[in-house]
This record gives sequence, C-alpha cells and structure tokens, in this order.
Amino acid sequence: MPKERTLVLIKPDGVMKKIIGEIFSRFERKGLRIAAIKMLNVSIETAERHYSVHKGKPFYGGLIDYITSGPVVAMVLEGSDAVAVVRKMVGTTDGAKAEPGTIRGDFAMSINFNTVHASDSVESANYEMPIFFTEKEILDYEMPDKDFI
Ligand code: FUP
Repeated sequence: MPKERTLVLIKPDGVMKKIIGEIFSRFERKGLRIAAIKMLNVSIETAERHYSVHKGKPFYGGLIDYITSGPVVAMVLEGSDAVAVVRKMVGTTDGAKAEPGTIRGDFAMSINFNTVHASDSVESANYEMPIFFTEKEILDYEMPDKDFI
C-alpha cells in the first residue's frame, strides 16, 4: 500500500467535548504518524476555501458558521492507505448513524456537529493540507516502530 497523507480537523464541538487527546490517541495507537499539528481559529476565507466543493448546497452556510465558531485542531496524518484508514476510523458523516467504535459513532449525535473532518481522497488531501499547513510545517521523521507497521 502506498504511503499517503491526509488532513484531519477536530471541529469546534470536538474541542468543547474535551476529546482532543482521545482522538490523537486513537490515531497514534493505530500506527499513523502525526506529521503536523496546529490549533487555530478558522477564518471565513479559510473555511470557504476548505469547503469550496459544498458551495451552493443548503447546509453550506451552517457549515461555514460551525467551523468558524471556535478553535479547531488541524493535523496531517501519514501512513499506508492513510486516507481510507482514517475515514474508516472517523465513521460515516452523520454521527447518529455512524458505527460505534468510530470517532463519530462514539462522540457525535448529528450530521451538523460531527466532531471531525477527514479528507475523502488523496486529491482532497492534496487540496486541503496546504490550506492549513505550509510545506515546512509538515514534518518528515521516523517512528521507532516503523519496521512493524
Ligand atoms: P464527510 O466527508 O463525511 O465529512 O461529509 P461530506 O463531505 O458529505 O460533508 C461535509 C460536511 O458537511 C460534513 F462534515 C457535515 C456537513 N453536512 C451537513 O451539515 N449536512 C448535510 O446534509 C451534509 C453534510
């Protein structure tokens, strides 16, 4: 499997639920390498860039309001098939329908406040990562367990 990088956001409700550590812990224990981390207030411009594919949809306005409503934790995760692996760990879009054991399944109750974002393809990841991180902020380093992953 090719090594991939993917963008994950802990959305404002995730920060308020005090599960930043829990979410990082799940990804770390899975064997994904954390290549970048940042906490930020997302500007309207950044939100519009990140969610440009949803422009014009009925939920777009609410989505922009929500992601700009409080602090967000952004991260880049790296690993084999990382995009699909992370999407599986995040669960389906609607928290009420997401499988228990997934992040949304365990911590979210709705589609509007679904706690995390994860890139849905390598193309999306390549579009989304530079919105939140410069190339220099995405670090290349080796983990001690790399030979067992
Ligand atoms: P996902 O890839 O699972 O994050 O979901 P989508 O790309 O389909 O949607 C992006 C975001 O829009 C979701 F995180 C939640 C929000 N959304 C709604 O609020 N209402 C909808 O009907 C669909 C999506």
